[in-house]
Amino acid sequence: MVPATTLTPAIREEIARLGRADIMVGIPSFKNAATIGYVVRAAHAGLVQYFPDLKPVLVNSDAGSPDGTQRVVIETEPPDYVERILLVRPTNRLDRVTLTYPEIDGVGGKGAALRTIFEIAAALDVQALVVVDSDLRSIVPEWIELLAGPILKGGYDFVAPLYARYKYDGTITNTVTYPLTRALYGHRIRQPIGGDFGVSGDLVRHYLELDDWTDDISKFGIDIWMTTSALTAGFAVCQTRLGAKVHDPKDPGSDLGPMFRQVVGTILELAAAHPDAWLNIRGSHDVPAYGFERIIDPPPLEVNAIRLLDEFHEGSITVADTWRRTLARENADMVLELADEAGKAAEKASRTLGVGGEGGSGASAPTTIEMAEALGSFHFPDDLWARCIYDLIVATRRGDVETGPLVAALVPIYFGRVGSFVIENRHLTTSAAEERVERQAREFELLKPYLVERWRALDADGAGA
Ligand SMILES: Nc1nc2c(ncn2[C@@H]2O[C@H](COP(=O)(O)OP(=O)(O)O)[C@@H](O)[C@H]2O)c(=O)[nH]1
Ligand SMILES: [Mg+2]
Repeated sequence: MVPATTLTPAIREEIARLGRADIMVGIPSFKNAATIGYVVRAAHAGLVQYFPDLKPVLVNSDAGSPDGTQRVVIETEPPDYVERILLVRPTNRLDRVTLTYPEIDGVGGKGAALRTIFEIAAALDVQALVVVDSDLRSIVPEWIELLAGPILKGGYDFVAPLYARYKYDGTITNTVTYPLTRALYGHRIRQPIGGDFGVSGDLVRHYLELDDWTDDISKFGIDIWMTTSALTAGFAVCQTRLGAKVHDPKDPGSDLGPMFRQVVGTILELAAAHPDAWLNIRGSHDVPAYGFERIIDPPPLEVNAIRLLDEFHEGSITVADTWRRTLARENADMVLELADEAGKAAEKASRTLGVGGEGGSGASAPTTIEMAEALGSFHFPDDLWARCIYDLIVATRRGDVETGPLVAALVPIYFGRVGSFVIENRHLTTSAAEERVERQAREFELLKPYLVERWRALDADGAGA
């Protein structure tokens, strides 16, 4: 569906007041009062510092946060050097706008926030739109140049971020969106859902013309939808080196379930809808990167690996039926066997470390590495994971299980896969763990014929019916 143009009268008035702009920074937010001020300062400085001849605008698209996020956006002062040194030319005065975005068919979320940002960018006829997250701690003014430069100077339409991330950060990216985007469409985009993007005016207009919007895209499906839609329509894509991504951290076991369902539901549906964009692609190629290389150690992140394996095992009790209906038989068998092993490993580790079933309260929680040691040799193979994802593309096309329950049933398997990654890589540096991510991506490419074969078998069934 094409979402109805839902701009409120207040937003329309704002657009009329602004008239037009050359470059826009859009910031979605939901209860980010503590961090958004920093992001606004960095973006403000970046706009006037790097693009002094362009008319800039900054738009915050907020969920109606009760914590004063919008007030912070308006009241935050730009860095003093902007006022004292850079603003010698009044043309650079920055228009800074904050608004509460309308929901789309009753659904709000990051995607709905960005939809409003796209509509404003199109209405103002900007050449480049930069979107950045409001919980960023590591953004600096240069990010604006790094994200908009390839569009304004290099003629690109879509700029994806490249960051140094700690080995356990970005697990949805590492296990699904990176290897799958690469194997399906052939572009090695390392961070397809990084959240910080540059988009050309042409691509913004293309986004607004697409008619495949869903509730998941109104939420966290938006990032993979932006990336995939740029690729399937043949827009020029590149990457840009931003350094470290430091933001509000999330533990994959406790915070990432809903996000996983929205992101993976979206990537599966897009794959099922665009076979012409991937059926004939073999292998993959590098995607050019802009910006100077960085050497940084991203900050570490703790993961409750016991809980991940517990949840995997739990899945074999609650959603095994869906596994059987959506995975190829031999894959479902192997997954069930692994879930059983995961349950035993988690139980044993909990006993060894003296933690209660629910992660233990009171006594200090064991560290990631202690848990990984205690879990021992549990291993979820790369090729089985790739086959599972491919089975689900085919199942999405068949449609006899809806995408919602299908991806919900994948969550425990993903937990098992991430648990295995943490266990195997516990002694590795982040750059050595990166090699494991690459190995898994190559496995996706290697097994692509498995997907194509199953997809074509379905074509044949359809023809015979
Ligand atoms: N407007 C709006 N923004 C949201 C919502 N949920 C998340 N965001 C914003 O989307 C960005 C990314 O969200 P975050 O929770 O940090 O996700 P992650 O960093 O991708 O794991 C942040 O700027 C959030 O403020 C929402 O419901 N509405
Ligand atoms: Mg974040």
